[in-house]
Amino acid sequence: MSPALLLNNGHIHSNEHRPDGFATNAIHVGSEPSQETGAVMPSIALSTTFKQDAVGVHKGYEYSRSGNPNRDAFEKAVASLESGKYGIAFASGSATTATVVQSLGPGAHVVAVNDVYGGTFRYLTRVASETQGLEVSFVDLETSSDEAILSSIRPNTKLVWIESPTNPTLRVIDVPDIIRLVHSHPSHPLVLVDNTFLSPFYSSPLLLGADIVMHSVTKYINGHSDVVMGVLVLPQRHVRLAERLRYLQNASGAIPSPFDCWLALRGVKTLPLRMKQHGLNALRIANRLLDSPYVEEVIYPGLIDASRHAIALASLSPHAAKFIDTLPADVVAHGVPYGGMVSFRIKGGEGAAEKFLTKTRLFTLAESLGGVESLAELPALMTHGSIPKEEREKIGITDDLIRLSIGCEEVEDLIDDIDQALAAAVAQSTSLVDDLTVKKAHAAAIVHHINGVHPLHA
Ligand code: P1T
Repeated sequence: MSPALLLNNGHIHSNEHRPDGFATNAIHVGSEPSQETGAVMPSIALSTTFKQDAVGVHKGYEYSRSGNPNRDAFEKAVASLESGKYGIAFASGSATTATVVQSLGPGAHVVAVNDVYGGTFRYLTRVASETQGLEVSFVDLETSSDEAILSSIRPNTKLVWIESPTNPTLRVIDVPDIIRLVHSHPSHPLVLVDNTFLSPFYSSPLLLGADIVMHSVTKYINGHSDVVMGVLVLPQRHVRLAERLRYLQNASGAIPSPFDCWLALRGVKTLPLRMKQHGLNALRIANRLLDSPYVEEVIYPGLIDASRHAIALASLSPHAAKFIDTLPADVVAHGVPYGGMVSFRIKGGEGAAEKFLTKTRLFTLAESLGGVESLAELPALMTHGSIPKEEREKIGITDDLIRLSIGCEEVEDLIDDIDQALAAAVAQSTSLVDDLTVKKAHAAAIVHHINGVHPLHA
């Protein structure tokens, strides 16, 4: 926490101390006890308007769309967790995306990772392309050569949009490498990292040189599946851009309510605790899925044998690396916690996938992620249904791909739930296939008997 603070005992906190750690900031920044009442937790400022002592003389607030104490507190808290200076909150992650894209002006070009969140894909290709003539190139930022990435940048390229790990195939982008490359280009595009999947706990893109970080707060930051909201964080050097985005926040008015900001700030306080548990549970489950006879492929970059493990390890935030250092050897024998998202391909195709999703007891079949409760979904038909099938399949979003948002329940209960649902889904669809084979064989025998011709030769 860098600014001087009024302490609980009334003393002023000097700046001359070791910087507070991530969990301390999560609990304290934006939540200073009220100087007026002593309330330890901020009250909710529902008033839409604020008294002025004379025209233009006020306590920092005029009208709640332009500024609100709960929104300020939340923005301050997230900015500190992302090691940034400016936090700017919006009514949803999607409103956040829309505002960033609006800020680019007409005729801009954006390079985006080729498996962005389906809603981001939709906004870039179907909304901004119409309303502001936006051009977009989707590039495989994981495997493309430096030359290919550089050649995708045009004179009007204003922004490079990264999601890492990507949603839902969990491909890990080498963020510092892309930043180095993009910043070396004469067009000087900005680099934005959508850090929703890892949260500020596992990844700190601004420390790696990113220009903007965005979050769907709806996910891990709020953490309880009861708020839809988004946020941007920018470093000190981007004061002008931050002013522009704050201007658009007010002018477009897609702002979160004071109550949502209050709830999300409460969520922030437990972010480190939750993220540790999400990560530990996800690592155990990913290892369990690896051993399952009903699973074709497991995708979790924390797994030691995952192709993206080395990049994942190198990209960890300092606080996540510190957490991992404290874990016992048996916990990290087969990997490290790396967020709470696990994707896998089930044997038996779409039929088995759909069956699995209706057989779980604790995993709820639902879109979204990042809450304390576990969720499961079928990206091809749900979150990524807005991407044309051909495009989806090219980037690995096949009909047998299941995405799990691993919650904070007892991991043994989650494992039992997955085991029984897999057995029911795959064994059942296998026995259906067996049934069908038997029936076909019967039918064939009958045809053979009647016609005297073997059906295979007919
Ligand atoms: O839902 P909203 O708060 O508007 O956030 C959009 C968004 C932005 N970025 C990423 C990486 C996201 O995953 C999302 C929303 N995602 C889901 C709803 C989902 O189930 O994947």
